[in-house]
Amino acid sequence: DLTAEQQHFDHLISEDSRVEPRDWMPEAYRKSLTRQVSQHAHSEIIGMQPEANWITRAPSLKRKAVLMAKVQDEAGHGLYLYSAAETLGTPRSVLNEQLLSGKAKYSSIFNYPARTWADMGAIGWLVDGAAICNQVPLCRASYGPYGRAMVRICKEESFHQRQGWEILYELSHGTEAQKQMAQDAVNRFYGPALQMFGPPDADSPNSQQSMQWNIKRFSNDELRQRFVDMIVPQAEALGLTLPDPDLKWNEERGHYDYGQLDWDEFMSVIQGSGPCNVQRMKRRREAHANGAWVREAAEAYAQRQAREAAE
Ligand code: FAQ
Repeated sequence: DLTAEQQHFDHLISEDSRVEPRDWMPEAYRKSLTRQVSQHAHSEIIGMQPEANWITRAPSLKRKAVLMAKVQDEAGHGLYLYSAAETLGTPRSVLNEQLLSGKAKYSSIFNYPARTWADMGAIGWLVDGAAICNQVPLCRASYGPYGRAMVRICKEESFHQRQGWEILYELSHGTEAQKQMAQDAVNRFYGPALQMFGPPDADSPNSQQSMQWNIKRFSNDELRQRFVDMIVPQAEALGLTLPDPDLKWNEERGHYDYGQLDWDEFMSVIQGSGPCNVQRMKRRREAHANGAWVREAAEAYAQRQAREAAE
């Protein structure tokens, strides 16, 4: 009966073990995970756009090959995550419809433009860096398929962060104009990267329950702090500065203090009014429509296979 099932679920969570697709789970757990995992998948797919925009303009063949591989990795992450989300019972076509209709969110960060080559460095270092900080604890998420997908994704994100770092390092040790370009990219991506961790804890409606269910292991602000502490020395090693006059070491807390982020801007971006929201969604709808023939062909093939197997 339901009570025994609920008890079994509660026991799994209290033991810090894993919930698998065939296990009974509360509807709210299923719903919240579907929300988070699918939005994560959408972020990976939309997140291909700012960097794909620079593949044709990468400054050398080698850089082009690396960037292309990185963008392909993001597509792969989207696929693992859609597969993990589907094990919760919602088909991928429905999840995709939620993205295309604007019902489902994707990460705020991908609504900012990639203006210069240095932005490829800032995205790799700051955006993939924030993604790693946020996602390493998700490798231990209570839902098995999500946690397992995250392990592989985090390994690839680490490489992505290094390639971004290397781009910025080269630029910041290049000509004055190149260093300026690197600094400008960091100035533009710093704030939005810190906002990837989500709203402050007091304004985060999902955090508490997600932490009780061992989906999230740390709060939004805890992970944001961890990220700030990590990038301050990295920025120094790059010879670049972070655009926050309030950033300073707090001996008592053993952490860096940092200034208020622009949460009005964040809200406007997640509500659809960021600099590139319209363009990103338009591009995604076009890509989906252009891929219709692939889905139809795959469907026809699957039907033929099923027919032949039945004969
Ligand atoms: N953007 O109650 P909370 C990548 C929404 S990394 C947009 O705190 P929660 C790699 C949130 O969904 C980026 N929306 O929510 C890459 C909720 O709305 P809802 C993707 C945001 O879930 C690199 C509402 O605000 N990473 O793609 C954002 O407990 C380079 C209230 O927030 C993940 O998705 C935001 N920044 O915590 C790819 C990681 N923040 O759903 C390409 C997995 C919050 O109720 C190139 N997700 N919202 O309508 C998570 O860890 C969590 O879902 C958080 C939000 C931390 C994002």
